[in-house]
Amino acid sequence: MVNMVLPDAVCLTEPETGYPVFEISHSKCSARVALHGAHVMSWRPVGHEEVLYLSPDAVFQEGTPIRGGIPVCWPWFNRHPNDPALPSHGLVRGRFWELLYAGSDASGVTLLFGVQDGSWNAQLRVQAGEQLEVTLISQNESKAPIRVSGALHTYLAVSDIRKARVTNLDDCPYIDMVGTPSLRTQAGDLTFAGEVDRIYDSTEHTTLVDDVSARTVLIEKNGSPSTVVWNPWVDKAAALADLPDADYQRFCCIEAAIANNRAATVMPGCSQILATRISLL
Ligand code: TA6
Repeated sequence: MVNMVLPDAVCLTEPETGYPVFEISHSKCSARVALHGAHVMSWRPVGHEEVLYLSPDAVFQEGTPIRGGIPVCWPWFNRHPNDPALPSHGLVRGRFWELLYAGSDASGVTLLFGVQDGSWNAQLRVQAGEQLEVTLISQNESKAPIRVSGALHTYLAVSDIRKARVTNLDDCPYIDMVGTPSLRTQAGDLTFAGEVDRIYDSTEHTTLVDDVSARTVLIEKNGSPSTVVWNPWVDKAAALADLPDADYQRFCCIEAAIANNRAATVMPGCSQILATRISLL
């Protein structure tokens, strides 16, 4: 599956036979990226704790998205707009991609992955160093315009979700997806005292403040009209086989997204970019 010379900072492992994972060890950070789904599973800047949450019950087999890290949800977000039989969050997070490039320099490691999905050609660039930058570039190779939505569905680790908050969403309109979808407006910082599943109309950066560990994570984005914030809380977590029941307390998803209500039309031969950059303040 991988027949490319890798830089010294990258080594290839297989947690399961036939399931390649790239282990990054660099002076700026360590990280792990699976070929399956071009899925960033871990990123730890040197001198800091792990920034991403990865479920200890994650399943490493073809066809099953990894629970945690940064799932690449594309070319649609959540349920397919027309065909409910299709998997939630698109097809490419459940497939092996191809490694197109691997390089390293003083600032970090760059991995480039590619996948073909029907009329779409997508590439994912992972730049891991003092910051983590993930960029999805998708090109419409058909002769007709195509609607696209999606998300870089980032699971950020927190010490205790009840003592975490998301800033820079004040006064922002959002769709509350818990129960019957409803339109609301954010008042102040977003805090967590129950299930949260919100699609904010925002192109702005956010921060995740973890008061227990005194850590602030900056989440910037590009090509993303929607910021999705999700925590399943008790009941939804208990219903997920690949997530320990109590682990809802240990993560918050803050996603650079193109939600279905903001789907983009990509003209033939044109491309769409969706990117997120994560850094510690
Ligand atoms: O991004 C939020 C969301 O769409 C939630 O509604 C929930 O379904 C979450 O994604 C996780 O979806 P998954 O298919 O990965 O279990």
